[in-house]
Amino acid sequence: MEQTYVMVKPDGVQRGLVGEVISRIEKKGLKIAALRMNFISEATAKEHYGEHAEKPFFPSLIEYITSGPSVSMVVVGKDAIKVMRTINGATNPVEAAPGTLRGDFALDIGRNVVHASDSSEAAAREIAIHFENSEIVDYSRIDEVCIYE
Ligand code: IDP
Ligand code: MG
Repeated sequence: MEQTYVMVKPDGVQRGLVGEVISRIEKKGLKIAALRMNFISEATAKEHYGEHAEKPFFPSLIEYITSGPSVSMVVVGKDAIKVMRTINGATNPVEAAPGTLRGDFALDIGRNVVHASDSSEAAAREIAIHFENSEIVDYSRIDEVCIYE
């Protein structure tokens, strides 16, 4: 089983899409192992998006991600990193396929509703930035016998 870090960004929270995002994660069969709403601090945002520090959009990205409360999750399951990237869709919502969160609910790359880690290294790094180990809950979903062969 893989772990990944998922965020409903401030635009998703303000637009009432938290339930939609969580619903798609749950219905896919992925397990939510940690869940919190908070304001991301500027320091945490800069650490989270450190790989983009030199990009022209970095200042506006940090402003966006700290502009309101966001929802952070640890999501667990088979190939969870790849599966969550597929559920979210392409970074630019104009390119995102219908049926994906960004394809269904967004238009602007700077307001693309959700985040998910893009590799196992990123997942480990991002989970450690946003959660203490004690906040990550170890349990089984009772339907796992139906979801996994
Ligand atoms: P990802 O969120 O799909 O992993 P990244 O390339 O890692 O995409 O970019 C991180 C975030 O930065 C994007 O989700 C988006 O919010 C923002 N972003 C990326 N490229 C641009 C851009 O060209 N203009 C404005 N914002 C951008
Ligand atoms: Mg990324």
